Amino acid sequence: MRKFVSVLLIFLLIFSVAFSAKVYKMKIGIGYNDKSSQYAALIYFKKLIEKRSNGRLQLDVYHSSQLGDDREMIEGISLGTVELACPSTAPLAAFVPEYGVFDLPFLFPDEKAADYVLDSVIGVKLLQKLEKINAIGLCFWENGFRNLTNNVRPIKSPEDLKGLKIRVMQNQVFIDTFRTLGANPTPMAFGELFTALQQGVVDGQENPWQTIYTMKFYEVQKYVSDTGHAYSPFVLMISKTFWKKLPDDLKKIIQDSAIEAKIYQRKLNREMNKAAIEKLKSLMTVTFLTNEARKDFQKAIKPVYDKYRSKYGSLLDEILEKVEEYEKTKNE
Ligand code: TK8
Repeated sequence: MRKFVSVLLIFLLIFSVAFSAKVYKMKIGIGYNDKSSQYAALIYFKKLIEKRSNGRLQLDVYHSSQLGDDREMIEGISLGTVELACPSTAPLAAFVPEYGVFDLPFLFPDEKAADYVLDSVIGVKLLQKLEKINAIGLCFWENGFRNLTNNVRPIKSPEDLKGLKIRVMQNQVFIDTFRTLGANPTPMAFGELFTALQQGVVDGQENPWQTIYTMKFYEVQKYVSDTGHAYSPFVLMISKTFWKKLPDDLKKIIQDSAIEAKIYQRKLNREMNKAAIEKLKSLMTVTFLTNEARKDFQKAIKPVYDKYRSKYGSLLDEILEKVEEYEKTKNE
């Protein structure tokens, strides 16, 4: 008996040492390049998890669509070919339809309102829905408010969009929004966008200030307007198949580090957006909409809300109530 117990103890010891020494390698691919706040935050996240796990977690970060675009990364999570992804919510809507609610124009008045909603139980419930595509949603990061660039004319009012071929993310809400504004929306993967602008396949696109700057869209676009017509979150997610293999201590390291990196990324993203506006002023014709024009845009896209109200009904009401709650706390 004594012999059996000592063999068992040795086996358990070997197993626990082997288990604790096991290295878990992860990959993530993003569309942005290595100048973006998203990339900087992923490197920050990488350093946190590798240090805290004493190297038992290892993350390789691939930028500039090297592993594919958002849709391919989302599919990669489902298939288990990548362990992590951080897409915009817009392409995610094709897999989990509720995520399309964030693409409704002028949903959030500012970034803090977006934080207030995304970090609330509304965000938790949406992250939980990612399990249906074999993913664990860790948290929301920030892509940001989207602004319109083009090569034809300054955009000062909705009428100026008439007939423009505008690249949009692969998402029906964006297609309907720009069609409602009188443009010709062209859904396209982010990785193809610069060339499409350069070759005149599309007249324009829409993305946050720091994207326009770090992706050098100013080299192939003349005009930008601060439409701020939609706020795009990123979703940091991990493959559920991979997640289930991790011991609890490594799961906690990933969860805690994802939240810390979220705070870091949102702060950096806002600083970079502010800096990008100043830099773009000397590189493009920058138009700042009047309040009147902004109201005209909001009026012009009202049919989009009417169309999607039934689809997002209760979720949209929850979000709008949460935004109202935020506005009240802000003014207290
Ligand atoms: C980058 C995309 C990008 C998005 C787009 O991976 O496609 O225009 O704004 O950020 O997620």
